[in-house]
Amino acid sequence: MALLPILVYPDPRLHTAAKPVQAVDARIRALVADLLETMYEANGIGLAATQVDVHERVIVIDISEERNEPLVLVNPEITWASDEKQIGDEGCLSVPGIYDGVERSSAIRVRALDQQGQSRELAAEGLLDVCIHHEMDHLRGKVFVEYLSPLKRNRIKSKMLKARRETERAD
Ligand code: K1U
Ligand code: ZN
Repeated sequence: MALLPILVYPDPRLHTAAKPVQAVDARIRALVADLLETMYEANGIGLAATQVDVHERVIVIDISEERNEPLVLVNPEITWASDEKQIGDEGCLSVPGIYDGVERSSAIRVRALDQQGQSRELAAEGLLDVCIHHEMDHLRGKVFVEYLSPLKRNRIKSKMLKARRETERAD
């Protein structure tokens, strides 16, 4: 297992669309193990392969209090989304320190392969629904700040670039 570096917004690689996984083999299982280790170490509740510069449709999630209920979704597809919407606060390990509300469908059904390559369907609402939407956006190259106003987004971009310059100067 390995800790992987997480891309930070506005890195252009975050806007790459991920390709479907052809087979859930040892390479994908190793990627899943690395994503889980990286997500837990960063105290995140989700992580998409895109965020570690791997452009394949793999996401991991764990919204449990005890951090012991990993959910692995390979090639996830939303098969149903409610008309009802919710606005939930979102954060992102690729946009550290920024939290804002985003409107999403309040309930979804998702079909995906698990770590063994078995097809599964699950229903999600609340935080799990928000997290799945957020991670699936990463797989199509979309970062949650793109739902915010251009003014907010530009402020966030400037803040991230300033933080990067300061880190580079300190190194
Ligand atoms: O995709 C990511 O960068 C992970 C992200 C997932 C996420 C959190 C909250 C709403 C939607 C998606 C995070 O884990 S951010 C850090 C975090 O642990 C957190 C932030 C807000 C609420 C709950 C958890
Ligand atoms: Zn994110």
